[in-house]
Amino acid sequence: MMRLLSLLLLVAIPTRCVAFLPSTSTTRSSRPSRPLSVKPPVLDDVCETMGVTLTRFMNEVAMLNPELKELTTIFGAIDTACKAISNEVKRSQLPSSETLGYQGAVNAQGEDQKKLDVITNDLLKRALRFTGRLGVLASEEEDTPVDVIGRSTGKSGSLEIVLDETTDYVVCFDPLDGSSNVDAGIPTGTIIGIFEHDETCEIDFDNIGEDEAAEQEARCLANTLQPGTNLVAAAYCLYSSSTFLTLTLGNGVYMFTLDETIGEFILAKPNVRIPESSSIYSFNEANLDYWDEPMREVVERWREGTGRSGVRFSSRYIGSMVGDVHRTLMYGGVFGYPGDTKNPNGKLRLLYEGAPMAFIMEQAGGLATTGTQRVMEITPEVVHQRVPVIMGSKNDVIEVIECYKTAAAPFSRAAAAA
Ligand code: FBP
Repeated sequence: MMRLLSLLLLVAIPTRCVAFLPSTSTTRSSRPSRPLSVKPPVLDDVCETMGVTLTRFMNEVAMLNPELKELTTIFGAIDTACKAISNEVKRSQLPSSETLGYQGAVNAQGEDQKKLDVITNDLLKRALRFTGRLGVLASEEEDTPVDVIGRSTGKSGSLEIVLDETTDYVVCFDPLDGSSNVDAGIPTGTIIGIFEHDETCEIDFDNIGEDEAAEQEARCLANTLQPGTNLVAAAYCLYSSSTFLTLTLGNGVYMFTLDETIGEFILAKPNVRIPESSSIYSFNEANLDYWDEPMREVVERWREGTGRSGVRFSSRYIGSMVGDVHRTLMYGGVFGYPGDTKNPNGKLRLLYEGAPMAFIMEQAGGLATTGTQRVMEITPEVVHQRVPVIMGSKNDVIEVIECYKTAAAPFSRAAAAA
């Protein structure tokens, strides 16, 4: 037993992890599953002064889709946390602030944690925790081997288990994406993916031994390992000239802008659609020589104007995924972090970067691929798994996919890495 737990946790979540497990009485199976298609709010009778706030938007979603009532509570926490993070990021540039620079610790990926990585992670974690609507949460900044606190073992350690009456959801997030840029005031963001709990986690602490409890906890944690096609919602918040919150519930993409005078996210763009073709690509071209051959070929054609559209593409790259994806949604284009011979799976994490952004991109009419596979269809094996990502305007991403398909030799990532 303990061997299974240590294997799952050492691989899956190397450092601190927090899991909120559903109680025995109201596990998911007793709840109506989410509607096949979410009815979007009608939003008539809009107040000219204030517009449609995120709160009103979510209330209307809950009225039209009662089974999503608890999801709207989670968005209430996301609303508050993103406003607080926006404030933290802005204030961090003030001379009096001490929130810039490194924390002096590393996360699961061996990356030096920024102070703001830790601050924003705690902020979001607490905001979500107190909704009482959570099953499990996983974060880029959580990475300790699991030890149980609370009822099951009484040992102090790094896993908190909190029973909750109406837990429904698994939330995976990157609290401050692009944090390597934050000290320079470059746009950063928060990325969030929300899944339903796809398994009843009925841990009968009182009647089972410690090992079995640990094994069941491990299985509950594995709840985070779901493919993007299981996402019920995804969102990103961009901290830039303004603060933008963009979300999908599986029926279109909605963009809100923070009106700081009233402290509310206001609906700015309902039903966002990405242009089907474009002339912008967005990659870290310093890696171009190591890229998969098909990827290199397409970008070289775009540079020369010899691609399918015959248009010469321009290049834009912020180095913060949220910023680059936001611009791509607005103007069209192709953003990505392809696999290469150094990192066959690229750099971006599937669970809390690739999949949520792919869901938003697809809901806006774009596509998201690894080159050979739809990003949304990949089931993660470990929490911090990386995935090659190429997403954006449909016609341009199709050009990439077809280039992989017709590559001289059948393209295999393993072969390329060998
Ligand atoms: P984190 O900052 O959350 O680790 O995200 C990774 C990231 O910064 C993405 O936002 C961005 O797209 C990419 O890495 C940039 O990588 P590189 O500096 O190698 O181009």
